[in-house]
Amino acid sequence: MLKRRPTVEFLLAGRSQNLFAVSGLGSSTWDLSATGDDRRNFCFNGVMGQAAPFALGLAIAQPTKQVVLITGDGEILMSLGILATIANVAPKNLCLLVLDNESYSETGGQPSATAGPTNLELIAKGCGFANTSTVHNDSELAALRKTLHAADELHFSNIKIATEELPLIFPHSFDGVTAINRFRDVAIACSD
Ligand SMILES: Cc1ncc(C[n+]2csc(CCOP(=O)(O)OP(=O)(O)O)c2C)c(N)n1
Ligand SMILES: [Mg+2]
Repeated sequence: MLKRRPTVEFLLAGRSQNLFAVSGLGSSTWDLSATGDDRRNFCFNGVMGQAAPFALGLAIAQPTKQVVLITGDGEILMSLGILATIANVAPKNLCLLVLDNESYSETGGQPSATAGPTNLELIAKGCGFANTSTVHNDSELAALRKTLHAADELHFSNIKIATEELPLIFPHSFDGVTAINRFRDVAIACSD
């Protein structure tokens, strides 16, 4: 089974200057932070269900940039309605990646709905996403990396990952104002 940190590292390796990353609270934020501090990353902390709306807003506001969301199954399940909104807006510069360990690992590993019959890729399809995938292994992950870096279509991918206990790697700041100002500065500075 895929491991979350090497998966995120592999997907972002060689990222273009134009690729901005948003992570969902907890584990996904530790994973993104583990790839190194980067001002093009916005890492959510504590707030659950808001990472995808933020990524959509960023993609709309900065259409010349590519935006990747890296979040968890629990975090996306908290605000599933956003998938319908995103599919309707359909920004080509947005890629949604869910690290699906079928649990709320950050709070003790309680099983999420995806441990049962819930299939996030099918939900995304039902919401209207034309391009979706579920990733289980290295070859599917390599194909997803190509899609992400091609950056020419809205994509949703559910990446099945192992449950692991890993050291927490903190982002630059837990202060929301500090974090958003730092991110906004670079997002605007890089505007074409
Ligand atoms: C509204 C709200 N409910 C509950 C929490 C507590 N909480 C923090 S992280 C988390 C689990 C997130 O699960 P998931 O997105 O699947 O991440 P992972 O399994 O990768 O840790 C929960 C329930 C919260 N921060 N906000
Ligand atoms: Mg999870």
